Amino acid sequence: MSTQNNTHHPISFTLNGQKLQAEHGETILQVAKRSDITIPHLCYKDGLATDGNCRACVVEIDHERVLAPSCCRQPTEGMEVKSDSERAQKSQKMVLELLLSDMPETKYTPNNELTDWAEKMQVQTPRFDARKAVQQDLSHPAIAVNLDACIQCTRCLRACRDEQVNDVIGYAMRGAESKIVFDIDDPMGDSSCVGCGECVQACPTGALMPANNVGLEVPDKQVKSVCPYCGVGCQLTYNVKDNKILFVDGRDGPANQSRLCVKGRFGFDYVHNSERLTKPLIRRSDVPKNVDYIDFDPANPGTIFREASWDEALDFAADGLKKILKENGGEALAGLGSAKGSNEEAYLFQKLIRTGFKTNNVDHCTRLCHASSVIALLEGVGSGAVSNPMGDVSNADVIIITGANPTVNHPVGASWMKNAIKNGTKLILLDPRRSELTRHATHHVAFKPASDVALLNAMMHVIIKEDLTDKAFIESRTENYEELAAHLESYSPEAMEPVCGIKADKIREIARLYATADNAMILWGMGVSQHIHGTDNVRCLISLCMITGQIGREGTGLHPLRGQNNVQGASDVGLIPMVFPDYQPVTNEQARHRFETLWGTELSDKVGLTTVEIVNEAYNGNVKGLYVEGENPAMSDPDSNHARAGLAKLDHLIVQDIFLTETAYYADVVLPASAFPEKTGTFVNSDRSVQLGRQALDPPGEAKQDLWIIQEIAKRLGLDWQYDSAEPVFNEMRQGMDSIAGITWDRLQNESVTYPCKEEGDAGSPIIFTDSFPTQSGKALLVPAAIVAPDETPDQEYPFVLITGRQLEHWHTGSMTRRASTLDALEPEAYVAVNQRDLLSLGLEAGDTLKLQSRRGEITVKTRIDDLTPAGTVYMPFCYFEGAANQLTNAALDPDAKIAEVKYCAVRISAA
Ligand SMILES: Nc1nc2c(c(=O)[nH]1)N[C@H]1C(S)=C(S)[C@@H](COP(=O)(O)OP(=O)(O)OC[C@H]3O[C@@H](n4cnc5c(=O)[nH]c(N)nc54)[C@H](O)[C@@H]3O)O[C@H]1N2
Ligand SMILES: Nc1nc2c(c(=O)[nH]1)N[C@H]1C(S)=C(S)[C@@H](COP(=O)(O)OP(=O)(O)OC[C@H]3O[C@@H](n4cnc5c(=O)[nH]c(N)nc54)[C@H](O)[C@@H]3O)O[C@H]1N2
Ligand SMILES: [Mo]
Repeated sequence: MSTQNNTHHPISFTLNGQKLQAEHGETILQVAKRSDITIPHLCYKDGLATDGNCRACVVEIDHERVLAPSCCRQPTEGMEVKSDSERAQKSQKMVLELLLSDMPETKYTPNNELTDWAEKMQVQTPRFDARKAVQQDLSHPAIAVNLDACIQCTRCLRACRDEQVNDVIGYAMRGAESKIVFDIDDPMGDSSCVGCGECVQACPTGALMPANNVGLEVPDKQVKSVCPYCGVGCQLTYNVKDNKILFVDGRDGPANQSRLCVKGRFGFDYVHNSERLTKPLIRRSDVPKNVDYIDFDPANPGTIFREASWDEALDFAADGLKKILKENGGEALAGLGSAKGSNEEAYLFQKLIRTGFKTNNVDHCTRLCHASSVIALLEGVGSGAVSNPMGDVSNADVIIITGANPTVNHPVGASWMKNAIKNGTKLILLDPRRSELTRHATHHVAFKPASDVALLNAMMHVIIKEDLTDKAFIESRTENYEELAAHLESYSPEAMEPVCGIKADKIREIARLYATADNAMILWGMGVSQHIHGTDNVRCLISLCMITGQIGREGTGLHPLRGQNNVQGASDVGLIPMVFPDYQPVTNEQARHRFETLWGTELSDKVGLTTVEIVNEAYNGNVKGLYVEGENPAMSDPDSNHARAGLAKLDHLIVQDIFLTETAYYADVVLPASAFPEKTGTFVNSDRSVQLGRQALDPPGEAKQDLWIIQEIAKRLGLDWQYDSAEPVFNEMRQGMDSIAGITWDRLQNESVTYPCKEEGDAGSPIIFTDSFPTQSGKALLVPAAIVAPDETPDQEYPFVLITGRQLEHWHTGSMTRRASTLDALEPEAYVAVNQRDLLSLGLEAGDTLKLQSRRGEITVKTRIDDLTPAGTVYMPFCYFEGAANQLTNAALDPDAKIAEVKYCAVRISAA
C-alpha cells in the first residue's frame, strides 16, 4: 500500500528560497499561483492545456544552463527554482517588452494581461519598433479581430478547439508570416464561428474583443450574476457603467466553469433596447381586440394604448379582476407566470393566484416544455428533476441524447458533452434530424419522427432477450418488471424496424452498447416531450434506465435538459395547477392544510387549468380574466390563431412584460416590468442548483421590479403582503418546501447549493437516487407504454411533417433576442429549413419565398436548404412573429401531461 502511495507523495522543492510542495502533475507556475508567488505568464491559462510558447514565465533552475518555462515544467524533489533572480527577471521583462513593442495604440481593453504584467514588472516604454500594422477584421457582428495586438499565445485556439470543441480557430503560415486564422483564413464573419466568445475571454491582449463599443468606456462596477437564457445556469459577471452593461465575462460557476455561449456573452443589450416598456399602458376604448396585428409596430404603443400612472394602471388591473371574481368566481380567473423570473417572483405569483384569485388556474411554460417528463418522472421515480448534473457526462462511458439539440439550446452543456466524447465517452444520438453533435456521435440513429416508443421498446426487448438486464437492481429497486417484460414481448427489433425506420441490427447494437456500459447516462429534450405520447416516451426512457441499473452513480441517470433559466425553480415553487410548492398535490388534504396554515387562508382542492386549457376556456368564455407575467402565449402557444382568438375574447387581460409583446396587443392593461439584470433573486438550473442572480441595473423609466408589481396587485385584492425584497420571500418558501429548507440566503451569497438540502449545513445533493427513490415504496415504478400515432399525420393534401424548434441565436418568441443587436444581426430573418431533395422536387430554390399551410393557418417565409432535416420533413424555429411557426402547429394534448404536440403536424408547401 505504502509503495503505491509513494508515487502520489507531494514533491518538495524551493521557489525563491521558500519551501513548497507540489502535487503530482503540477507545474512550477501552478504551485506558484496557489502560493501567491508572482511569475508573469501569458500563454498559460487555468483550464487550458499548457503550450509554453510565450516564455514570459521563465525561471532559473539550479544546475541548469537554460531558463525553463515554469508553465510547462514540473518540479522534482529537492529542486531549487528562482523566478526572481536577476537573470530570470531580465528575461521575463524582455519578453514583455518585445511583445509590448508590437501592440497597437489601444483603447481600453478588458482584462489586458500583457499591460497588467508590464505594469507589475515595471517594464518601461519599449525600445523596439513595431511590426507592420495588420488590418482589423470587423466582419463578425459579435467579435472584433485585431491581430495587430495578437501575441500568438494560442489561448484562443485552445479555447476554441479544446474547451468548446468548435475547431474554428487555427494557427497557419510559418515564421514571421505565422498567424491565427478562422477556418481556412476566412474573414471571421464568414467562418463557421458560433460566436461563443470563448476566444475573446481567453485572449490576454484584446486581439479578440467584443465588437460592440467595448473599449470606449471603462466599467465602473462589476456584478456577479447568472445568465438569463437557458437552464444550464452559467454564472457570469456584468461589467457596468452608468446603468449600462458594457460587456459580460464568464464566471467560475459549477455548471459553466467560466464558459458562456453567444447569447450569454453577447445577448444583453435587449435590456437597453429603445422598445423597452417604461410606462404603464391602458387600452384605448376605441381599439377592438380581435384584429390582425401582423403590421403592428411595438415602437408605437399609442396606436392601441394610452399611458397611465402606476396608481391608475394598478387600480384598473385589480378592479377588472375583482369584478370577475365577484360576478363569476375565481374559476373564471387564471394566471400564467414566468420561468424567466426568479423563484421569489414565481412563488408570489402562484400564491397570488391561489389566495387572491382563489383558484389553482396557474401554470407556465413548463406545460409546453417538460410537463410530460415531469409527469412520467413523478410517477416512475417520485421526483421530477434530474438525477445527475449535466457535467456528469464526463464520468459516463456512454451517453444517449435524444430529442435534444444541445449545441444550439444548451451550448455550454454541449461543450461538456464534446469534451467527454474527446476523452472516450461514446455518444448515441437518437434524433430524426442531424445536428452539430452528429459528427461527434458513435451512432446517429435518425429514426422516423414520433416513433420513439417503438425504438425504445425494441431496445428494451433486446436487452431482456439477451439477458443484459441488471437483475439485482430490478429486484431491489423497481416494481412492475414482470408486466413490462410481458408487454415488451411483441416489440422485437424486426417488428419495430418498419415502424421506426431503423434496421433491427442497429437497434441491437445500440441497446447492447447502452446496457453493457459501466456507466451510462440519458439526456433528453423537446423531441421526446412535445408529443401527445410525450409521457409515454419518457416512461420508456425511465424503464430503459431502470432495467439496466444505470442510475444512482456518477455518470449515470436521467437528465431532462431543462429549458428556461428558471423553469426548474418556477415548477418547484408551485407555478403548476395540480401542485403547491415542492410538488405537493392540491388534492392532498395534508398538503392543503400545510399551505392554508402557512398562508393563513383557505385553498381550493380543485386541480386548475393548464396553459393550453386556459386559453381554450378563454375562447369558450369560461375564463374571463387572465394575468400574464413574463410569457408570450400569442407566439408560444400551439395553434396560435386559435390562441390569439382566445386572448381576444377575454374581458380582462393584464400583461406584465419588458416589451410590448404579441400577447400584449390583446391586453387591457400593460405593466412595464424589470429585466433579469434589474433585480435580485434565486434561480434553479437544470442541475437543481439554486443560484443567486444579482441586480446590476435600475429598471428604465417608470418600469418596476416584478416582485413589487405582483405585490401591488395582491394588496389591491385585499392581501396584506409586506415583502420588501426577495430574501423574506425566500425564507417563507423554505417553510413550505422541505427540499430547500436547509438553504440559507447567506449561503447563497457565496455559493450555489444543489437541493435536496433539507437541513442547514447539508452539503447539497448533485447525484440522487443512490439507494432509494422518493416514491411511497422507495422503488421505481416501471410503466409499459404502447405505440400511439401522432394526432395528425401527413396525407395527400398536407404531405410534409413540420418539426418546430429553436436556433442558437434566438430565444423562443424572439421578444428578447430579436432586440439584442448582435444576435439579431447574426440571424435577422424568418426561414423554413427544407431538404434539398424536397426543394428540387417542388421546383424551388434556396432563398425562394414559400407558403406553408396547415389545417390551422398559413405563413410565408424564405427557405433555406438544410440537409440536417430529412426528406419529407421541414423544420422551423418559432421565434419570428412575421413567420410564426405556431400558426401552423397542432394543439392536440398528451392526455397525462397536457403538453401540446408542437413537434409534429402535417403541412403543405408551395411557392408564395
Ligand atoms: N438558443 C436557444 N436555446 C434554448 C431555447 C431557445 O429558444 N433558444 N429554449 C430553451 C428551452 S425553454 C428549452 S425547453 C430547450 C429545448 O431544447 P431542445 O430540446 O434541444 O429543443 P428543440 O430544438 O425544440 O428540439 C430538440 C430536438 O428534437 C428533435 N425531434 C423532433 N422530433 C422528434 C421526435 O419525434 N423524437 C425525438 N427523439 N426527437 C425529435 C429535433 O430534431 C431537435 O433536434 O432549449 C432551451 N435553450
Ligand atoms: N412551435 C413550438 N412552440 C413552442 C415550443 C416549440 O418547441 N415549438 N417550445 C415550447 C417551450 S419548451 C417553451 S419553454 C415555451 C416558451 O414560451 P414563452 O415562455 O411564452 O416564451 P418566451 O419568449 O421565453 O417568453 C418570455 C416572456 O417574458 C418576457 N420577460 C423576460 N424577462 C422578463 C422578466 O424578468 N420579467 C417579466 N415580467 N417578463 C420578462 C419576455 O419579454 C417574453 O415576452 O414555448 C413553447 N412553444
Ligand atoms: Mo422549454
